[in-house]
Amino acid sequence: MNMPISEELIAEANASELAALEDDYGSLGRKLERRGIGLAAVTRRVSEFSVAVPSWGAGRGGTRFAKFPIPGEPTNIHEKLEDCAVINQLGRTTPRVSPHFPWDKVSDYGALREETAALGLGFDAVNSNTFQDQPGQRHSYSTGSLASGIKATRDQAVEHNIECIRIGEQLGAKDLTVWVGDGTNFPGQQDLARSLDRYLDSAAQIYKALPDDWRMLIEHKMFEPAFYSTVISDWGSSILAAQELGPKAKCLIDLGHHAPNVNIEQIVARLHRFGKLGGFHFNDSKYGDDDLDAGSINPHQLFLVFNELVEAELNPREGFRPAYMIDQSHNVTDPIESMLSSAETITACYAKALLVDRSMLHIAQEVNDPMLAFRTLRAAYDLDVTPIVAMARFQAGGAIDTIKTYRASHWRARKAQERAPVGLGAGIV
Ligand code: RM4
Ligand code: MN
Ligand code: MN
Repeated sequence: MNMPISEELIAEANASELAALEDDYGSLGRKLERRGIGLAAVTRRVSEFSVAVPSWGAGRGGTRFAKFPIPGEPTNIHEKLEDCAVINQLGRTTPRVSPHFPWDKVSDYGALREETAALGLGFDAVNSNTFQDQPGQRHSYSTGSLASGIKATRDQAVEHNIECIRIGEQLGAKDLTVWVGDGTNFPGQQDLARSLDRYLDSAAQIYKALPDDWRMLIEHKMFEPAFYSTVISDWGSSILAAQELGPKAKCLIDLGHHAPNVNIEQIVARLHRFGKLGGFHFNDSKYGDDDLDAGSINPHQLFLVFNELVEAELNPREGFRPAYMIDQSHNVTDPIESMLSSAETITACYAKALLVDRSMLHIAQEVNDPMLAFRTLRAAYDLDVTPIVAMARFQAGGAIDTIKTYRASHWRARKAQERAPVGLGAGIV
């Protein structure tokens, strides 16, 4: 293996943190013991948890107004993978990278797979991109893609998705995530029913090209880039499409893709009830698809989402194999630090959900005791589980304090010497 950060540096940093961690871990263990919970078993389950990182999240994002690159930022898939390896080496929760095409296009995918494995990483869901035009592209996506009124444009979008599946097969992926920006800015611009018909027809052609053990993850989003209507705008449109397409089609929830204050945890429960919960894009938001760091605005919502996911794990119905991924845009931080911090927050919310006294919760629900039910959830949410997450990471070879260790490695400054500078400009990546 070709680990990017020196093992000695991690060991040295851990040596100065270990006594405090053991103290905090022991004290949390005694507290949980009083509640009849064994700490080691929870730590083991936490260490089994993982979430993928997006290749595009390794670069500094931008807004519609500007992008402020940092020296040493990655500009190609090889450099992005290297940064993702740093995140996984220190954090030990993000062993897979989700690529986006054509952004991550290379000429030899077998070699890319080997290069990734040498960094201790694998590939997660492959993402197609029919929301932008690429240089030399035959038909513009300005009229939409899978739902465009122009057949040649739809065909091109279908073809691109099938190409993504073929690339994904070479990379060892098993899911294709499809998010389209198709929609309208004006009432009357398109027939709302017919545009969905066109989407379904195109999606069915992609579905047909899926290998037996693959899934197609349909990602809905309320608005943006279309501001009046979007073809797959909500979980209702998503599940209807998934049901029409067939068992390999599932729904993917991006936490930032809903109207403000929507009860996302209930959507999780609904989709799972019908065997259609396929995956997650974790991030946080205040106003729209802000792509802020997971749990930075509303950690309680993230906990409630994980509470439903743990219920789903215990009651798998028609199979439960959600693809978890971070989908964020890091506009003001070092993306490595944001993803380390986010992976830690996501794992902590999972740990808290594992610590809910579930039999008590179910009894409270049975006997209609809302206060007991609420306090049972709150008792888990109030726990500081950071020692569990840090111990799981340490036992797996990671850093106890990930960001401090990362800063001590001077990774970004070293990369600033080697990597080509990024050009200025606006845009999401
Ligand atoms: C979209 C959506 C997709 C992501 C693009 C970059 O809003 O979240 O998952 O691939 O952004
Ligand atoms: Mn997303
Ligand atoms: Mn988004």
